[in-house]
Amino acid sequence: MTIFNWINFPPLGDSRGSLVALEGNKTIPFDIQRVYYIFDTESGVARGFHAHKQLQQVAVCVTGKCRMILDDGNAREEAWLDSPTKGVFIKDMVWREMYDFSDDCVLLVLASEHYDKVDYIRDYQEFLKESKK
Ligand code: T46
Repeated sequence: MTIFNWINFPPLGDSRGSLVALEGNKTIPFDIQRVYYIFDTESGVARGFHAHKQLQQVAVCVTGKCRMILDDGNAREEAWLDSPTKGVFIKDMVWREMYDFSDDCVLLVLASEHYDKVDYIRDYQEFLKESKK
């Protein structure tokens, strides 16, 4: 079992440039309830360090790049998000850490639920305990 999956977004470009369309329950494997984006992250700053109990997300760097570590409690995998035509699909109960944001990085995230701070597990030991259940 893999910890995450890549989703390739078909580029709909023409001679004027490129365009990517993301549609809920089509390109994105869930109903999109929320969109947020992370930008202007200072050099050397790491983000994330949490898991979600019940949340699916697709993350894509629409410009620039960053590195994600994804951990399901058994193993860790690394993903470089460096293209506007591919995103990582992250299921629930996956610990994530984000590093090495480029100055121009804009990380766009599509989420299956509205924001709920109670859904976050921010303690790694608690995450490991929950992931074994
Ligand atoms: C995730 C990674 C990839 C809100 O009020 N609403 C929101 O929808 C979000 C996402 C955040 N916030 C508030 C909560 C904090 O006060 O924005 C602040 C920064 O959020 P956080 O520290 O959780 O940011 P990251 O970059 O560590 O994590 C975020 C998402 O929260 C998380 O779900 O998977 O990006």
